[in-house]
Amino acid sequence: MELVPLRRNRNTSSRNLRAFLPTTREEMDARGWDQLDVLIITGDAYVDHPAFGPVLIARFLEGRGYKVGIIAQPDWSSPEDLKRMGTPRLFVGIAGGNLDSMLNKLTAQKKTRAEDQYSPGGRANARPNRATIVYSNLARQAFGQTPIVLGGIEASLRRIAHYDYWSDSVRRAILLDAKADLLVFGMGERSVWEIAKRLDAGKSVKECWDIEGTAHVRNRGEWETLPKSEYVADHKVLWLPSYEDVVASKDAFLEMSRAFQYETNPGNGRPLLQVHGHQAVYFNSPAKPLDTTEMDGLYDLPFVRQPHWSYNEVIPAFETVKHSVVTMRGCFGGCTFCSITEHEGRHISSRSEENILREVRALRRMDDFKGVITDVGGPTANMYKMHCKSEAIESKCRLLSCVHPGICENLVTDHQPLLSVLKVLRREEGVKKVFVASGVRYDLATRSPEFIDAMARHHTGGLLSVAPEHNDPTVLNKMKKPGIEHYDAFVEQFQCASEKAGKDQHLVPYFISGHPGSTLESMVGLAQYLKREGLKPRQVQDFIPTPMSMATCMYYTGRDPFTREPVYTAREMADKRLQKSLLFYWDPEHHDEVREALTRAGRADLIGTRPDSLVPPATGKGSLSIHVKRAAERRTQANNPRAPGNKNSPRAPQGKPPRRPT
Ligand code: B12
Ligand code: SF4
Repeated sequence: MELVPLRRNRNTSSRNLRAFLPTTREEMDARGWDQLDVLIITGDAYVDHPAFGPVLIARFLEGRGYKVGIIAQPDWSSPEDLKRMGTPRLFVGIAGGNLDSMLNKLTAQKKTRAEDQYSPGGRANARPNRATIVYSNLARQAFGQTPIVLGGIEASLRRIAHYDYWSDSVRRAILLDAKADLLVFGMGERSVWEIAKRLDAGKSVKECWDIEGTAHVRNRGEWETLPKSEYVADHKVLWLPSYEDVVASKDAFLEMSRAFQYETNPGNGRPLLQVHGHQAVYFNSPAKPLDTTEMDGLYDLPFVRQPHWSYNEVIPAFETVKHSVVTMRGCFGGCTFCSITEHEGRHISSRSEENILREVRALRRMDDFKGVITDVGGPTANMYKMHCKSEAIESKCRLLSCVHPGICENLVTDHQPLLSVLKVLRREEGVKKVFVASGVRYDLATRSPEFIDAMARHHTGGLLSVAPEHNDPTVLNKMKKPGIEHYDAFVEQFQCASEKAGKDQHLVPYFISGHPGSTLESMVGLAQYLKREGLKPRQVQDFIPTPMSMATCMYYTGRDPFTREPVYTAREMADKRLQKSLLFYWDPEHHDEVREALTRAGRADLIGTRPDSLVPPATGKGSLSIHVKRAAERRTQANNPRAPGNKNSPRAPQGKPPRRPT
């Protein structure tokens, strides 16, 4: 089928004042708008693409007839920049961006990241720390009593009192510091539409207090008499331990995390209340997930699929997703270091095959699309259309994971719907290659040899990213990840399938160091495993305790919230660094650190030249500190995308970038 180009080359296109949502008065005028209904403020650059959550919400509201404008990465030195399109009629929506703003700024070692992938030119200073709070307070100054609604990952995952790694403290529920009226948590469409409808009908913020998927603050006299829930089955309000209690006691923090995680499933998550001094934050039950028709409706919205025309520089996060398609949202994995299940919910909402194909046809109209779809996936590549065998069972089930400690017998793990989508996309005219770059859940994949065959034959660009994360059963158990034997089985099946397809292909496994439960000894075990398997990981993750994840609770309290048992966690930066160094046993730049790690772990026997040694003995040339310093300098250089000659530069030509699966 012949398709006409969607728009001219970005570099040569003139300013299109109507295609994007307005960001200035001039663009409002071009649409003939005097006043916005809703203003969305975001910490990311404005990329009109469904992978950018705040933009998705903006387009969604526009699709329901509201006049929506966007202010991306405003100047936060004063409220002036926020006023550029005037006061919106209904509310101001605020999001820190697609990532938590602190996570976006700082690494696991609390060093400033060289790059903010969501900013033009990858610039690292385009948003303030704790962007949601800063923007919200500015919006209050700029717009007085106009309702302020928080949303996005930063607000969602800081909604209750939470441990903040970057300040090493327990912070209050974000609504209190942001002084906003409402907070939308999880996937926002249903809740934000209901808010818009009610405010539009002249109702007050207080009349929005019962909307599912939202939270609000209650003052003295508004919460004390709420009935406390005592049984799992009743639908009264579950009172979490108060902010004061969780600050004073790690035991109380653990009980809060434990109680909270069972309440995140739409369908049976109960309303929650957390007292902070004389105020309390009230959380309604989670909103119901979108069904396939509703998901399709989102991706049919008129996204330009480009950064706003005012940008002259590349926005790295857009480059990653511009030729990819999302098939679903939600995750039933429940890995403890990742908060996607808490944020998006355990239920999988999938798009229809036809709708995915329609988006691919829109991709075909892009000037720079050369027939390669870089990813067909979502939080996990192969959970598309998977579901609990019965809605009735699912609505009662309170577990966070359907796949840990083993795959639940009620889970339907059929890969056929995904195989069918992939086949249809492969056959589409103008499509030469369809890659799957999102993380493959290998314990599910091994149930479908046909899926592994298709992956090996058609959907892997020589390297397939998978995330076993560790090999030690104790650590994997703390992560709620499947045992390494599942990964090994997948490797074997994938290699056989690749051979059958006549392809020389490899897996790129990702590992995490410094996770709760991980000791120097278990990291030595992992390094030995890697050496035995001939693996030399390049991209590794030093565990970051992000807000509200269960692993963060382990990191902070030193106990497992599921069993209440003590868990060791490396907390000192130096210990975290040594754990990470073991993953680089193969790299001479790290050998001094690896030798130190082995010595500390009592495994100096692994320093030597035997086949099973992990590193050679020190040569005696130069002092250890100089070596370590030089290695650190080289690493800094390698991490700096703008460093001359750095192959990681977003502008440098690259093969298919293996993205770390989430
Ligand atoms: C694709 C992706 C990337 C791509 C970026 C492409 C892109 N444009 O997003 C790349 C590869 C660049 C990337 C990088 C990183 N990523 Co990433 N990424 C994702 C992923 C898989 C999908 C993002 C997406 O499409 N979300 C879909 C949108 C629709 O969801 P949403 O943003 O939550 O929006 C909804 C709600 O929040 C709400 N909402 C949003 N805004 C607003 C506004 C208002 C007013 C309201 C009311 C509601 C609302 O409604 C929206 C629709 O329902 C997510 C996981 C996920 N599934 O979300 C991880 C994720 C966002 N990434 C994550 C991480 C950790 C990273 C890295 C730091 C990884 C690393 N260690 O290097 C880096 C960032 C480095 C940097 N700063 O430079 C974490 C963030 C955790 C956190 N607490 O913030 C996530 C959640 C994955 C995880 N495992 O936990 N990532
Ligand atoms: S019963 Fe099993 S498959 Fe169904 S929701 Fe619960 S854990 Fe998931």
